[in-house]
Amino acid sequence: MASRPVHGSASRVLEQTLDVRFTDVSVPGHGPVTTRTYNGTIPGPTLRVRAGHTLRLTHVNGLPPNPPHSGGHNTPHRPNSFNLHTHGLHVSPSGHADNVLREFAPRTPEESAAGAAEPRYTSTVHVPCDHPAGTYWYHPHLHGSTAEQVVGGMAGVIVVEGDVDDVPEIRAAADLVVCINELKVGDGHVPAFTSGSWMTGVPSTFTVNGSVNPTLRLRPGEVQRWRLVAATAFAALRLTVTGEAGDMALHQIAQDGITFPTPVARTTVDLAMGNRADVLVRGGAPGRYELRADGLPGPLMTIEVAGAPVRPPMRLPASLPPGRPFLDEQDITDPDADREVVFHADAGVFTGAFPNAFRILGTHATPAADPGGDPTRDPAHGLFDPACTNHTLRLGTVERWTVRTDESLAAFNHPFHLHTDQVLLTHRNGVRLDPPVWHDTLGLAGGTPGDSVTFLVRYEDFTGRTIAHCHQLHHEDLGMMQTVHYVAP
Ligand SMILES: [Cu+2]
Repeated sequence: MASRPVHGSASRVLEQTLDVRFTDVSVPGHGPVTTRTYNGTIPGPTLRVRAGHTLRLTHVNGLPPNPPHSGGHNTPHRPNSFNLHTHGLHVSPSGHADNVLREFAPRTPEESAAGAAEPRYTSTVHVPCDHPAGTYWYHPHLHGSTAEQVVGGMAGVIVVEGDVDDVPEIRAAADLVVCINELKVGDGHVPAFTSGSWMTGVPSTFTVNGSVNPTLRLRPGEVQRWRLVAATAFAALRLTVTGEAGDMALHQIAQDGITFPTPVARTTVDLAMGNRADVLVRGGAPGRYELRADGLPGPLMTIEVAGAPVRPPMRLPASLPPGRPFLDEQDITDPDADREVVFHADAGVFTGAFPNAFRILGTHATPAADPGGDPTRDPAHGLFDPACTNHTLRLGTVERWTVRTDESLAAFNHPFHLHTDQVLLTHRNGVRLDPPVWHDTLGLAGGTPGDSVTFLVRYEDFTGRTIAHCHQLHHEDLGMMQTVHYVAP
């Protein structure tokens, strides 16, 4: 299963098999878990590519046949089918690339009984020659089964290597993936997603690179680069590194794969579900430190600053090769075409195991089944409809979107994720960010209705149908998702 870079051609091909089946995994610090994995590990293998390379993935579906499903398509279903999403990569959403509308189905009951071969599927993802170098990730994204699979540990990291790695101070630093998975395991397995209270019924187990609270060593004066990945479905993480000697500074060099112009020293880094942050850390006073997230009882990771000091201390870079040029409001193609998206959940609307309606409203809402009816009693209104194109996005245009949350409940945290194109966050709650920050996922915590994020986006390079959705993944499975269609100019 080793990665195999193929040399000698103008564009290299990274071939990797991702074998998915139920596996017995020992999670250090937690215990044995039987869950769906990529290649038997949590997280899955880290994929390293460069701009201009091609990822060729073979997906083996060794899961059992899907159980029968009688609910609608906006309730959990197909738990043993999956597909591939390369979260944050600016690649084609069509064909056999980053196409989350595909389904990699398991054997049918008949095929399984007859001993038919396990189905194989192929993804071919061309990483453009000018793709920003940074930290991305992959996970399954089939509507109806995304949450159950991701909380079982199906997630892995994609590293695009490139210019930022050649900054001397960064090249000298150890390059460490810090992949934070949020598992929902009780009695050694992931409970089937059979009710709306599924999420609250099982406490989250957080792992870093597959272990609960692993220990990392750092020498005084040593600089390390941590690729922090929130491979989470439910929890937004406000991260700090604290110790007896105080907080450790996190020198952020990238957000969601896009390198900053200069490092930004922070004591907290916020990662909504799906976000990444690349940070440089430098060992200070010897002692124990902990990577912690607000609200979590235990540390995510322990850092021991120990050993012979590095003298002189390793340096931090003063400037960086920016991952993308900024956009500004003057680039907007049609100021009258602003889009507004509103996350709006209605509790107790439906009978049955999933009573809440997780809607996306706003200027391009899903049409109501009954335009004159009570929207809170209209099952279609604002729920994912694969036949409806909510947003037609013309390549080459620059638009402004504002995404707002209506939620007074803190549990209804709705990070917004647009597939295929990076978005430039310019305002939070109407207040301009200076400088703006590129993202692919924008956190919007619940509990403060009216909170908003405003971003600029240029639709570039790739046509096709894909999605925008809430990255609290059980909301997405329950319908908090829209279809976007990138079309030629
Ligand atoms: Cu949500």
